[in-house]
Amino acid sequence: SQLVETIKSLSDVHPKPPHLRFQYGTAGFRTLGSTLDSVLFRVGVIAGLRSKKLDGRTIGVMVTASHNPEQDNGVKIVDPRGEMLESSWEAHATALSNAPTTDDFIIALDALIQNTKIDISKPARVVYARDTRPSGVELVAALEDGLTAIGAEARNAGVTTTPILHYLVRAINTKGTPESYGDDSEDGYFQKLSDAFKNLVSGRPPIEPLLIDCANGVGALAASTLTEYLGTSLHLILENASISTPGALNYACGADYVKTTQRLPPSLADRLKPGQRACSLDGDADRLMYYYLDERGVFHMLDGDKIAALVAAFIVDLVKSAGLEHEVKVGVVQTAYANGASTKYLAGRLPVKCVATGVKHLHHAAEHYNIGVYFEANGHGTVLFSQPTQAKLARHQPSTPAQSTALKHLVNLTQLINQTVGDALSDMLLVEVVLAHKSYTGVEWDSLYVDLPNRLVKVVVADRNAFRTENAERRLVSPPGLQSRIDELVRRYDGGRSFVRPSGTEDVVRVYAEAVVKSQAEELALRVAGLVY
Ligand code: NG1
Ligand code: ZN
Repeated sequence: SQLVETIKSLSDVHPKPPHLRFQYGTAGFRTLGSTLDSVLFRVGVIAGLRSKKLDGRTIGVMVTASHNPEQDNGVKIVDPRGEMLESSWEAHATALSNAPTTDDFIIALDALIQNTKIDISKPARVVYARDTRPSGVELVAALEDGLTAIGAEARNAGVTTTPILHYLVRAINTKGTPESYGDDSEDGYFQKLSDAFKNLVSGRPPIEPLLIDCANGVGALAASTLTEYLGTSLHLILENASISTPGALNYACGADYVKTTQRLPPSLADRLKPGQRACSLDGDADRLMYYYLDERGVFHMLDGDKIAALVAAFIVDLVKSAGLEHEVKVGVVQTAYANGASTKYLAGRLPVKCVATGVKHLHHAAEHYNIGVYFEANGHGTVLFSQPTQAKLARHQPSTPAQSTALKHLVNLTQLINQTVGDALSDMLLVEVVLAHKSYTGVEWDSLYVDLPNRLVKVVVADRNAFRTENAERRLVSPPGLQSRIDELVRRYDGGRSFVRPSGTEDVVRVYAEAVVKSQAEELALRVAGLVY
């Protein structure tokens, strides 16, 4: 047919590199940007088919490699509610990306269409965006060829953050419905967040200026626009905003640098005053880390776990003040990487669940609560308010002025928070709201609990697929015998905890260890790594 001929001729322009194998992992396809041309073309076709499968609802495509080095790139597909691609389609994407030739690709496409019963005559609609990586320009051109090939109605959202793309997908698909998520434009996004923020801090003392490390990435553009919308309600001082300096992206800065080195980005050393708050975004602005220097200049990190603790406690208090504690249950979702002290703090206050690494697992578990707070220790997270809970908040009749105020705050939080995915800028405004309401500086926030010393190491192994886990990745079931040797080691350390799992984004095995004393956490991590090796 005409369609097959069009796909064939365009596919020939984007041949698959013969010796590479691609995989749609927890964050989509992610590898060296220079190898991804065929993948982007094929993702364009797949996104179009996904939209046809869902009756022409708009699908999102984001071109980014997040916190990874500048030469890397990646792509992921966003489902109509702004959520991660359904997992059965991850496998389809992997299979199609690895078809060796154009003919194989056509055969695989045909199989997908038959097996998943796609009505090819349906419309296809796709919205796409990229981060600031130089390789993004050509990769987007390949994606556009794929969208043309499948005949999709395509909307280019330009250079923007991952969470803004997720917002757009949801806003487009809910337009004109009772569940409308906001105007389907960047303007709609910034207006929604800044209006809610202003409502939440109105009548409170001015907030101290906040330093924001933009990782020399796309977050710099979004943060700069956000400052215009915020006006005098919050003064952001943008740092590491050099988006066109080659090699600068995520280099010695950004949320991942801060989390993995547990250090201040060197570029902020003479910018941050003792006691002043600062935060770091990652390369696509979906992760957030806070920190401050104390009077002695010692660095204190406020990671995703600290954000979860701050936010969850605040929301629990508001629900109580609104008189809704019997009707609205708040819960928290974490992964095994959550600091043990944070789990202890949270579990004393509300239900806490541990799930496997990967945003989709956290997101799905959080959907089971009326209000579900989820954060990865690395700073990726958000809060989900179930539809019935949002309806309840809208119709609840408060019986006192205090209840009325708390209720208004909760409703504004539903607008401030990007409920599609972790969003560094939305989360940053959320943290600022809680700090303002509690009159907390970084010091008080930090003292909610004291982090257990911990260490994360990567181990390169011959075959990471030999490592299989159970119990939310906290225990190994293979290689045989390894878990009991880990257990035996852990027992010798005061407050010891350690686990091993294969990474979903890199060809390594990760080893995490915690103990009461820093040197012991380090030693335990290295000794467990020694067992894995
Ligand atoms: P892997 O590579 O599977 O450990 C990493 C992060 C995840 C998540 C994904 C997606 C750690 C230890 N792991 O996964 O939390 O953010 O990347 O970006 O931080
Ligand atoms: Zn990211």
